Amino acid sequence: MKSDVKPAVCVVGLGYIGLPTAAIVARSGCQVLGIDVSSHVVDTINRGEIHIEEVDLDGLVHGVVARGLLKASTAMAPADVFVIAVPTPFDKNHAPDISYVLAAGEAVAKVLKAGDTVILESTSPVGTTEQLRDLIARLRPDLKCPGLTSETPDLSIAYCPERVLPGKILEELTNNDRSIGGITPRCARKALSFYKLFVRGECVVTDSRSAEMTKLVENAYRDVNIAFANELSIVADTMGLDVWEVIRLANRHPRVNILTPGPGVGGHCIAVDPWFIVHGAPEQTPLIRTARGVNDGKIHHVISQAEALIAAHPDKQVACLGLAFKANIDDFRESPARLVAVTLARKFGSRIKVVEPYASELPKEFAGTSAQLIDIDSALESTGILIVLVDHDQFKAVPVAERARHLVYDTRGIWLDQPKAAEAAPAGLKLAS
Ligand code: SAJ
Repeated sequence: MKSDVKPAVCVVGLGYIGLPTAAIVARSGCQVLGIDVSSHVVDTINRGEIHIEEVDLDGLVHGVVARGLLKASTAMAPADVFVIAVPTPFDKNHAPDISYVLAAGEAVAKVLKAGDTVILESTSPVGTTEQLRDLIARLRPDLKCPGLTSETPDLSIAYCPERVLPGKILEELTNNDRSIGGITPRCARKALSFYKLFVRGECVVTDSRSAEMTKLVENAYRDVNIAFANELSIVADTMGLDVWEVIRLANRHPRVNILTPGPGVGGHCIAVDPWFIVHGAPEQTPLIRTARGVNDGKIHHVISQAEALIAAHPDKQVACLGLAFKANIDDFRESPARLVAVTLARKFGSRIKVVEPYASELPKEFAGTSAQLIDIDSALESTGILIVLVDHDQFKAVPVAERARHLVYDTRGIWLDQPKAAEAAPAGLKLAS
């Protein structure tokens, strides 16, 4: 890849990371081919449209497709740089499944030529990039692979995790620092020259195993810290304390920064990636494993608190506010809020209403319950209990005057001005916390 010529780039996997990456690389002037196994995804992108929701992504994709810089296909083709951004789920025993990475590597191997760079971006257990290299070496004995030859290798292979926040993906893809881990330092330098084309943040080079671990550590760090906040909230419920007040005061210490309790941890990253570390070192990870348990346990704590409140007020209708896994997004997968709401709907039937500004209908698992999707105004008018599960801006904006007569169980701490109604709550339940 000559420094003055833009490389041809192939992005494998056009999901939440692959598609924005492909579009941003195309915007930098590279010719980009996006590969996906779904012909629906490929056709949608080739029309200049998108199949996922992300701020400003539709306009960007439309623009680069219209300018002929981004094309999608189900068929692999030669390129200079290959970026693999496919899912790495875990199985029922929390063991990481890298089969999509290896399948992508197999497809890439068929079209590789000397001088190419292969970069893995998928969150992966430590050692995956080396496994990918070994696979390519087996499939293409004609190409010298890094770390397996004493001569100058024909290929460069590196790991560079994404660390973007859903809802801010385009901004963070450009501005966040990146860790670039090469199988060898030369591989890292090759990958660095690619990221320099579109990343404004600092690109820090390292080895592939350190870069793999870095990604897992970032999300495990967050999970452990959220677990601390969630555990505090359960302790506070038991002691009859207001957890928000305790955290607010403790965070005035210059070296204390407690995160925000919630109904549990959702999404596809923070609740998943810590298991990759636990799986790699099961005997050495009691803290990381326990944090996962605390965060999953918080969902059940919230369910039992909500059930007690609803059961104690049989005359009142109930609104569950939010289904998304976090604020201001339309992603309901792996969402504690959705699990809480559907559990309450199954138990209390038509008393349960759901407000979710990002949904046009209730998810399938509500079928068979008599729960109804209503808007926030109807909820405020027609229900007596509000259970805050997501901190959407729409809910935060409800003034105290419009909810003062409601019993509120606020799992996110969005309405700290809510009048206390402790006398109405069952023992142990501190309303509005
Ligand atoms: N949450 C809390 N309390 C908090 C912060 C978050 O309960 O104080 C909950 C959220 O409500 C949500 C979950 O945690 O259910 C995760 O939300 P998030 O916004 O913290 O993170 P994600 O999953 O959207 O994105 C994370 C980010 N990782 C870190 O912040 C270390 C992002 O930078 C990663 O790129 C992304 O995972 C990923 O793809 O791995």
